Parts: sequence; structure tokens; C-alpha cells
Amino acid sequence: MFYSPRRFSAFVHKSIIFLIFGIQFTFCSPKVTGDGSDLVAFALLSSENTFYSHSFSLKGPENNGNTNQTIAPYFESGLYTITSLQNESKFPQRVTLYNFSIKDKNGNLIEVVSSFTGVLLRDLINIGGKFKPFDKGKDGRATVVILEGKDGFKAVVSYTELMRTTLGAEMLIAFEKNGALLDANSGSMAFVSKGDKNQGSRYVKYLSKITVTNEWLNQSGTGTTSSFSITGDIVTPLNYSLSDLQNVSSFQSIDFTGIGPISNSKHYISGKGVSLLEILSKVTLRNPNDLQSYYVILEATDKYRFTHSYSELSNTIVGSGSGTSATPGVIVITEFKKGLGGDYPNPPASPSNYTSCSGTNNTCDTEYIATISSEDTAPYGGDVSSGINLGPRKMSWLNTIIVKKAE
Ligand SMILES: Nc1nc2c(c(=O)[nH]1)N[C@H]1C(S)=C(S)[C@@H](COP(=O)(O)O)O[C@H]1N2
Ligand SMILES: [Mo]
Repeated sequence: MFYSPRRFSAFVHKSIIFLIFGIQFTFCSPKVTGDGSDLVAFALLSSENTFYSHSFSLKGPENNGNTNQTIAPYFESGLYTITSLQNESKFPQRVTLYNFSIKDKNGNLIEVVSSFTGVLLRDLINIGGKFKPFDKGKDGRATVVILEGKDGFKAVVSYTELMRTTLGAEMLIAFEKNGALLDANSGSMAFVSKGDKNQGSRYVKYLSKITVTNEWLNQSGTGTTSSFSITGDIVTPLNYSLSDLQNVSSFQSIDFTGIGPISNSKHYISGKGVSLLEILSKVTLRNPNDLQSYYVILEATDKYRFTHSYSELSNTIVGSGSGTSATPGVIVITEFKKGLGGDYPNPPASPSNYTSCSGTNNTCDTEYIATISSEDTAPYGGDVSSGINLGPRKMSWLNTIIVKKAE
């Protein structure tokens, strides 16, 4: 059925009210000479909030519909309404998340919501099982998802945070709030990310557009680095060398151990690093009030790339980790050792099982700057069978951090 009974009755109800006021307006308004309250009431009922959105579009990178395309993830583009999200053959899993305290930018509580119900953003993007994990850019490591409201508000989610971290299990396209249609007047839907520390920051109301953007490049060039630059939508570009990062009066040094497994060889690393968020706090964004619309592209000297949303770094457990040495969050590595482990999570038994590494692929001497994201350990879909692999967002030879605002 095209209209759900609830939507249809809401529609009828609204039409009747509209009709009554419309008639009242037509017959009575010429006589209104006083305060004009009838006119005001009519105007309020007849002109909907201009931000209301009855549907949202899902658009992806140009891949010409080729499901074998090696660069971009492939999925079902199109226009989605509440009715399409309620279609159980397409979205068998409807999700309800509880207890939201939505705050504004200054941390003031603006809304308490006991429940949101809808479809997970990752189920939408993976509709029909078309999400393709693994294989460099194709698995979306360089991809971001941009969510936009009818009012122009934008929020960014990185594809990896959506698919390979615990945050993705609580990122919802909601159509119900507290058990009733979220926006019965309009059919508007909203995006909400429950795992965010400040849930207001990426709360996108009147959802009207979801754009999937791919920043992957073909790899070329060689691996070597001793410094990196930060450029993009920032006021002054910066450059940091390894010794800058190792200077404890400028940066807090974080010890880590037992992070992995990385790639098929199942190795784990231990060492020292600096939080990527601390490094980013040294730059001034051009639009600091729109943090949630920013993301960073990390690029190596061999043009290997991946992305982090600014929000996942500044507003979630992915950026900061949970405080143990195995969960330091996203860090720029200044020094590390390598050891072989088993399947996740079985790192080498003791510190003595880690050895200093050398050689082209695993250089970890003073010429080396890299990054790791310790929280990319929550499998989704086809990812599970091969086990956890922190490889996708482990970077060797960091060369550039491009700070970008979603347009
Ligand atoms: N600069 C750069 N970083 C990279 C890659 C690359 O090709 N270039 N490959 C990635 C992949 S696919 C994996 S699985 C891991 C491998 O990490 P390892 O060299 O420590 O095993 O590094 C990642 N980081
Ligand atoms: Mo990999």
C-alpha cells in the first residue's frame, strides 16, 4: 500500500482542518478589520515550515552503475520517503534507539527524546548487499557520506566509521520519535548518531540529501616521509616534522600497545604517538562553527588515502579512544615496534615479543610518520569472514592532511 494508514489519516485530518479554516477565511476574512487573528491562524496552517522535506535523495560517486567498479563503492541511488524506509522487503531491520539528550553547540540541553525509530544509515547504503568491503578504495576507506537538511545544514560521516566502528550501529535515519511519526505534518526524516558525545552536533533535521563522495586516488610514488603538512579549508597551513611531534612541550605523547591485527600477516604494533585531534587543534578552520561538516583526507607519499570525519575525531570514541593502551583512538605514530599475533584480539603475549622494525614496508625509525585508528574493529556485513583488519586506516608515510568542508 502506498500510504500507511497512519499517514493517510494524518493527511485527512490535516485536510479537514485546512478546509474549515479555508472556508472560514473565504467567508469571514472580508469582515476582519480588528487584529486580523483569523488571517494569522490561516497563514500558520497553510504555509508549512519551508524546511520540511518529504523525501531525501541518495546520490553516489560517478560509477556509471558498474557494480564491479574498483574505485567507488556501489549502492542504490534514488529518492527515499518514509514509505520506502517502511518497506520491509528492502529494509527488514527497523531499529529503535533510546534515551537521547540532544545538546546545542554550547552544550545546553535542547531536547530530550526517549526513542527514535528508523533504518540504519549503513543498511541504506548497503541496500541489497551492494556494499563491497576490502580492496583499497573500493571498500570506502577514502569515502565520506554527507547528510544534508533542507535548511542547508550538513554533517559528515566517514564510510569507515559507519561500516567498521561501533558508531555505525547507532547511526539512524529516523522517521519516528517517541513512538509517533517524527514529523506528521510533512513526512520529514532526520539523521541522528547516538554514539556521538554531543548528539546535537550531527542531528540533521528535514533530511533532504545524502551524498556519498569518494576521495580515493590511484596510488603512485614511493614511501618515505619525515614531515607532513596540513592544508585545505584552514586559515594558515602548517607543517610538522617528526621531532616537532616528539617535543613533549608541544604535544602530549601517548604510549600504545597491542593494536591490531594489521593486514593478513596479523601483526600488532606498540609504540608512541600523538592524538590526531591534538594536531588538528593547532589549525584554525575557516568555518569553526560548522565542525560537523568537515572531514580530513590523510594522504601518504605513495598517494594512499583515507578519510576521517572531523566529528568522529572530536566528538566520538573513535578519535579519543577509551583510554587503555590498546585503544588510544586515532593517533599519529612517532615510533613503533611490531610483533606477530593471532586472530583478533590476540596480540603478542609480552612486550618482549615486539621487535623494532626496519625495511621498506615497515620502516619505523626516525624517518617514519604514520597513523592508526584503534577503534576500527567492529565488523559489518561481508567484513566478518576475514576477521578484523586495521589495515584500511593504518597509514604509512603520512605526507599531507587535507582539511575539507563538505560542499
Ligand atoms: N602509505 C600507504 N599506507 C598503507 C598502504 C599503502 O599501500 N600505502 N596499504 C594499507 C593496507 S591495504 C594495509 S592492509 C596496511 C598494511 O600495514 P602493514 O604494512 O603494517 O602490514 O597498510 C595500509 N597503509
Ligand atoms: Mo589491506
